[in-house]
Amino acid sequence: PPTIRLVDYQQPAFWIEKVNLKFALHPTATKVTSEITFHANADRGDGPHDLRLDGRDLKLIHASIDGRDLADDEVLCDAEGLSVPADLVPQEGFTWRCTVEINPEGNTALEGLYMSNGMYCTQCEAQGFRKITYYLDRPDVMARFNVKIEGEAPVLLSNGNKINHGSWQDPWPKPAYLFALVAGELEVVEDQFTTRSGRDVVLQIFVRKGDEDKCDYAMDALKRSMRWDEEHYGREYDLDLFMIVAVDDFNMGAMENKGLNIFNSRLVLATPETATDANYKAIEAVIAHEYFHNWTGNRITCRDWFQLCLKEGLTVFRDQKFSGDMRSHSVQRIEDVLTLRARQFPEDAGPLSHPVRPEEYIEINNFYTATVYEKGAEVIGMLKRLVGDETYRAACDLYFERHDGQACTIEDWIRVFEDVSGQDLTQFKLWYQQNGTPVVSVDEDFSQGTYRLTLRQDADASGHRIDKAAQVIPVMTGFLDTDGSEPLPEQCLILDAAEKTFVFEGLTAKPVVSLLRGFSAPVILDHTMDSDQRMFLFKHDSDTFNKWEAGRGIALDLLCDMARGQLVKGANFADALRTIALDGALDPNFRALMLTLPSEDAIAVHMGHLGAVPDPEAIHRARHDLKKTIAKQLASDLPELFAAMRVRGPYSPDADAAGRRALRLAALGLLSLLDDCAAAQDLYWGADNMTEQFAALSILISAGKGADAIDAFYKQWKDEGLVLDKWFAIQAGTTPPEAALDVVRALGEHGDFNWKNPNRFRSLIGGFATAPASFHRADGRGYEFVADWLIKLDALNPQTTARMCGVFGTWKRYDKKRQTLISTQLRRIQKTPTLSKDTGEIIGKLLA
Ligand code: HT7
Ligand code: ZN
Repeated sequence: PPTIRLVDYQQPAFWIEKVNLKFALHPTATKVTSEITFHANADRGDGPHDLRLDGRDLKLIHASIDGRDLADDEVLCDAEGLSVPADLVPQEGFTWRCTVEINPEGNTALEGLYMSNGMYCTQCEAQGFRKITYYLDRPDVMARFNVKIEGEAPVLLSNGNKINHGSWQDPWPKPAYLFALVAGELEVVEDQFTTRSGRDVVLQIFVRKGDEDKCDYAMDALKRSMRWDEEHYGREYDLDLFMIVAVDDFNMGAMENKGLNIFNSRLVLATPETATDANYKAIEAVIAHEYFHNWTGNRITCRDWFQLCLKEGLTVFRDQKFSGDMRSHSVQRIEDVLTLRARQFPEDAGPLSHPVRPEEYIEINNFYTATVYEKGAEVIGMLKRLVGDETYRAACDLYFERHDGQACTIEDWIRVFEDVSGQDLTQFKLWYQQNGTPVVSVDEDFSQGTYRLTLRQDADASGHRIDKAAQVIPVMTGFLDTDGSEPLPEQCLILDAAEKTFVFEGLTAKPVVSLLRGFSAPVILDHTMDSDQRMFLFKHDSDTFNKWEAGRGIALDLLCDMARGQLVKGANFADALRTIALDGALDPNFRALMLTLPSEDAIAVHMGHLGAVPDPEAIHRARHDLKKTIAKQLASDLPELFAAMRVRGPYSPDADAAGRRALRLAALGLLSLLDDCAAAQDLYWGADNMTEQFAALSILISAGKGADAIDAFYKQWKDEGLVLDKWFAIQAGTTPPEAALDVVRALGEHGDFNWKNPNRFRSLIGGFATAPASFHRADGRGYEFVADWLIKLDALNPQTTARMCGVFGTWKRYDKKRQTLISTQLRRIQKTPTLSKDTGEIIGKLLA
């Protein structure tokens, strides 16, 4: 397959003004008739041009230009589209009409028009529209769409304003990837929102019958998002109707189609009995994310798919700030950094590394990555810090004013910041262009009241960033005296050269420096601190992020030593942890985060930084042992903490209640190591909400005491698909490593394991592959099991398969024997005769 390159971007030869689409729905033979008004692109200045349209898996029935039917030999169809020779194409403009037939039921890839539980739905980003009809399926072609849907279903939806049953008009020009159609027997939950300028908007959530009572939280989150975008970015909604549809079969989380967002049902439906606090939080974040796309993505879209971070990085940044406002900024920041480190740092350190704005791809679906999304959001955060809050807002205002209705690039985005701030951001732009995670190392010197702090970037350990130019790295820095006071104000040091020394005068003693507060840049901080310094920051740092970071650093060092077989004493750490866990002045959510040890994956990464080869089984044991040490130290406090954090009254998903539950359940996790799971058993059988029921189940399974609860959970929830996903996932992810493979094998044969459903597949196969000690078992049978399933799924759903191949992304961090076992499986996948382009690209990179 060809490689697509950013440098080859060219505008199309023709633009599209208007599109009329007619759908005659049929499960296996839907007819799509399109009438498209083209006009010449005057900027091209070359030509004459053939008409070249994208199209895949389409049966062309009829085509005409300006009313003249085209003969078979006048339309040249191939696997990627069709061409009409230039001499048959009026170059100044023309109307194209065609009818194609497509098969929604046979569409297992879930791109284009497909069926999910008897309902028609679409997914067009990035290039799914070409599976619906022939078109210029590229984001810079923005057109007005009118849609007519003929079908028996009582609900027939598309973008924009409803004209009458099945008939829709979208007044806003949009690229084809934002097109959507939904048809089926759906129930609607309705509400209303008045915009700040007084316009009434009808809000509708469409779900399957029986799910109407699960939409309250999503609806509330939507209204809060709409208000927040008005208040923080001055953005108002621009149609009279905003619709959300919940769909069971969906490759990703949700999709921001204009006025008709389509959601994976797990990100809409929630009741206290069926959804956890984490589910509620995810619903709030994704509802906001997709809504925010209405301005950052839809009104202003991307010129080409290389610019994906223009809409995704910015929109993630916006949803993170929204969540922070709704809940707690310090907890949100820690969680965002945990995600970044768990997903993006490993991606950037391995064979799938790419810049936030990639320069080439084979399959664009493979670039919806943590780098584009999460690192893309970090870049916006740095930009905001560098120019300041007011300038940031002014630049955003200018962006919306200058580029409304356009398809833009990162250059356009940077330019509004340059114009408003007067700064030259050429060097800052390197964040979009260079891959890899910068390493910032630190030297300190103190003499005669002068403190010299030298920061260096990229004395690189990984070999990944050799020959990279120095980037602009904002390092928020605080200084602490031995009594915990701050002798100097916090400041943002700008490291914009390979090395820079910052000098601070007038100090009476060498300060303890608190670097990269709030995780002010997505870098690896290589700051050698002894355990006393770390402990000091853990106890005294006023920056909550760095307080947490110091505790985490201590835990990581201990865990690495333990995994390497060293005898360590965790008592000091456990004691400091105890103080924090019991400190009623601290947010319970923060205390819960502190009580949660770094993941097995994070420990493996840390061992890599220390130059050791991680042993997943030893890491698993070490984590368990340190947990036990902490549990013993807190033994007399845990029952009381568990009881004190109980939330009385009816369940509420709000941040305070969720934070108390999080701390209560963290205490329970520790307590279970001392009381033989007695309290966890009690909670499981008595829980009245899914958060507690599921946490208790997880504790019981990981202790090997979950048999009865597993059976009961299944019986209780077998008719609730989303809860059953949890049942598969928790067994795959928390069964003790020695038993896990047998368990997932058996679950793979279970009557409810519908592997064609992406959520179910991810629950079982993804759940297993993200449990390091189980997946990386020394005999390699975990790798073989996952590879078997990936080969099977690839034939049906390349997009979901390719994404899941990412579980092999860190394979080079392990020992030679495991590397050989993994590469054998990767080669086996690669040799699959019908391997998709999506999976082929990822496996090719993993093996390169
Ligand atoms: N913009 C969307 C990304 C997307 C997607 C969503 C669902 C299924 C397939 C998809 N391909 C790309 C979602 C978002 O980031 O908001
Ligand atoms: Zn998005």
